[in-house]
Amino acid sequence: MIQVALFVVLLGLTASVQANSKFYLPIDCEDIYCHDNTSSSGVYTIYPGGPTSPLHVYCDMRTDGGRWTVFVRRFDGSENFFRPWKSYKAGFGNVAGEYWLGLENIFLLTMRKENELRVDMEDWDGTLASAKYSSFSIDSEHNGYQLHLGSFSGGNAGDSLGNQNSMKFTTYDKDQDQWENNCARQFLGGFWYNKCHATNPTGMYAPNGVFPFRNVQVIWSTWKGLNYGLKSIAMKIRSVSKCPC
Ligand SMILES: [Ca+2]
Repeated sequence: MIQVALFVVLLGLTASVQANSKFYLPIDCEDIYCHDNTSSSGVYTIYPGGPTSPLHVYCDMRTDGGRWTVFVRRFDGSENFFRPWKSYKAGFGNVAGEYWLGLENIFLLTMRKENELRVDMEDWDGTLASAKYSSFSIDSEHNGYQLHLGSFSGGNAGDSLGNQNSMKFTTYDKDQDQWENNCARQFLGGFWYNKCHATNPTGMYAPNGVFPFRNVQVIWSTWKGLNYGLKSIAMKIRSVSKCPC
C-alpha cells in the first residue's frame, strides 16, 4: 500500500511539473531553444531581470547552432543610433528591426551565465563574414559597463574588437574612452571606444557602403577597412556550456 501511495504521489508531482513547464521564464534565447528546439529565429520574451521584467529580444536560432541572444542589430538604417547615455543604458529601437538591447539588460544577461560572443556581418555584395570571441561580459553601470572580452576564437572577418577590450562604454554625453576628445561624438555612435576603434557597430548607416567621412560608418576594419559601411551587422551572445536538451 505504501508503494502504491508513493507511486501516486510521484505521478502527481510529475503531472504538476509538466503543467507548470509552460509557465517557465527563460533568461535568454538559449533557454527558449532548450524548451523547444524547433523554435525559429524571431522575437521572443526573456526575463534576465526576473519575473517582473519581461524583455523582448531577437533570437538567432539558426546560425552556428543557434541559441544566440542578439543585443545589437543593424541592417537597413531605419533606427537612429546617435543617442545619449540614458538610451544606451535602457535600450532603444524595434526588436523586430534595428535595435540596441540596453547596457543594463546586457549586464544582467552576462551576469547570469558565462557567454561567448559572435558578430555576423554582410557587405553590399551579399558576402557574409563573422568573428567569434571565447567569452563576453560587462560590468555594472557603477563600473562604466566595462567590457570583458575573451580571446578571438575564429571567423573570416578577423579581430576588430580585441583592441577595445577592457574599455568602459562611451556616449556623446558620457566620455569614458581613452582619447582626449569624445570618440562617440566624433564617430557618431555609442560603444566601448578606446582611442578610438577598429569597429563601430553603432556608427552611421551608409547605404551602399559609401560615406564621405572616415571611421564613422558601421565598420569592421579587419574585414573591409576603415572606410566601408557594412550592409548589416549583429552582435549576439550565448552560454558557453551547452544546454542539456
Ligand atoms: Ca575621451
